[in-house]
Amino acid sequence: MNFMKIMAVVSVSASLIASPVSVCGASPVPLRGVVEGFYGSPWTWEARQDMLAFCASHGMNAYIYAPKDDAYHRSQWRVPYPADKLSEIERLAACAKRNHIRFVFAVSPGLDFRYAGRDGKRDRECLLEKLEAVYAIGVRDFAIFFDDIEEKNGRGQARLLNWLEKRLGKRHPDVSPLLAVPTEYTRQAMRSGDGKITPYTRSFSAALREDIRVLFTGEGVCIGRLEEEQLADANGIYGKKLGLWWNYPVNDYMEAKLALGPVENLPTSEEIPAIFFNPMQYPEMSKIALATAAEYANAPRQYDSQRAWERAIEEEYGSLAPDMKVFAAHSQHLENSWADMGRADGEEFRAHVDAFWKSWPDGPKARENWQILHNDAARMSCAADKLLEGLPEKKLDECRPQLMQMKRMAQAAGLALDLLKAGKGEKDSFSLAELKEQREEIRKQEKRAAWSEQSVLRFIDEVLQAF
Ligand code: LOG
Repeated sequence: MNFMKIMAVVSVSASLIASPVSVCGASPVPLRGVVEGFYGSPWTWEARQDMLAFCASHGMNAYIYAPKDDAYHRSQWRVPYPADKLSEIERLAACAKRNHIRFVFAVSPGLDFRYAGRDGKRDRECLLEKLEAVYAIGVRDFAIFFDDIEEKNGRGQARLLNWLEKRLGKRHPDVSPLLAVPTEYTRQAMRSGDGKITPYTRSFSAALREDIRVLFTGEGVCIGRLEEEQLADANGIYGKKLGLWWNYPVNDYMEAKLALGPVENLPTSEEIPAIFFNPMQYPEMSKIALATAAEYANAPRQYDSQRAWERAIEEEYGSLAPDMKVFAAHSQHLENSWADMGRADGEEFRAHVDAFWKSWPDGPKARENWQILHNDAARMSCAADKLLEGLPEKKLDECRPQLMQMKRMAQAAGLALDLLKAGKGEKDSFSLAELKEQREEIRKQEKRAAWSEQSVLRFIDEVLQAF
């Protein structure tokens, strides 16, 4: 049994008895797991069951059902789940129980919830009924989410949560305290420009019952670093310890790119009562990051992202692990105008490129550096072939376009290197035309498949610019 598995067994069984336990001198985050909270195609019931087993074997102990695009969860939250869906939820909850995973059922009613008057009463009762129907099939943990909505009725939301908590608690003493995500769910959103707590957060946090657990996503929605002081500040605003909803490896805002890196830059000193990782709509490809997430959540202070990442890939890919590492090392970083998540892609290759440009064309190590890059490109091409041929269908279905993009880029990088060697003077115009063509093909596929934008692709573009 490897280290992870031992840790998983220890902490799963321990988490049922008491929390938190000490593993290697560090306390696990008491509630730790996955929140299926992304936009886009929700996971299948089968994938969810598989994920629950995965969570259990990695020492996670919770899963939140909150797929944004399940209409019954959000846009049509008033409509009760039909019988067939309800029985799927029942099966899933039972599966969670077998795996010692807390199954949390969430509703996101905020798009059109009415808080006042008769309509308010109707909506409240309707929401309670929704939860009751799921209680009846064995679920004991509930969450209400108010993320990504226009209306900021902090007091109304808090009073609704308090009311639900009270009603559920009165009827069912076995229901756990509610989980909630406020409308201002980033630390940045909780304070206005002048540093003052916003009216929304002030009224929501002031009105909310003490025992209702609040989750937030850190500094921003997808800012991949949370400093201890920032967490402490958010806790201070609420006057209690907040839980985290961590947006990695979710890629619903950039679906062409797979998030195959480790989680990183999470707090290690401040205690966190709960942490949930939001995955990709691709369950298999989410497992690398989630395995590292489990390591972090089981022993935050011991966490070493690189080692966890290697272990995750070795465990999940066996003899294909070396090839998967080549692929995944270039597919970790998701960045746009508001997101900045995950480690930089292909840092080793980038370092080789930098050394190469410094020496090219006349430096003493020019040829040696050229050869290093050439080997890198050949290695990538070979890894792409092996993965395309050897990965099981279930995994391949989730990453084929990106693997093919890796193959294209590896070939283009090889061609670029050949061009450089031939030199400008005697440049082979046929090869240059071919490289341009390959670059165009990569561009055509970019909407579907992003890979190593700032490392391999950048190198190809740098070479093209040089000619
Ligand atoms: C959503 C989440 C989505 C994620 C990334 C939270 C609390 N809510 O901006 O459903 O998957 O960002 O796009 C979100 O993070 N809002």
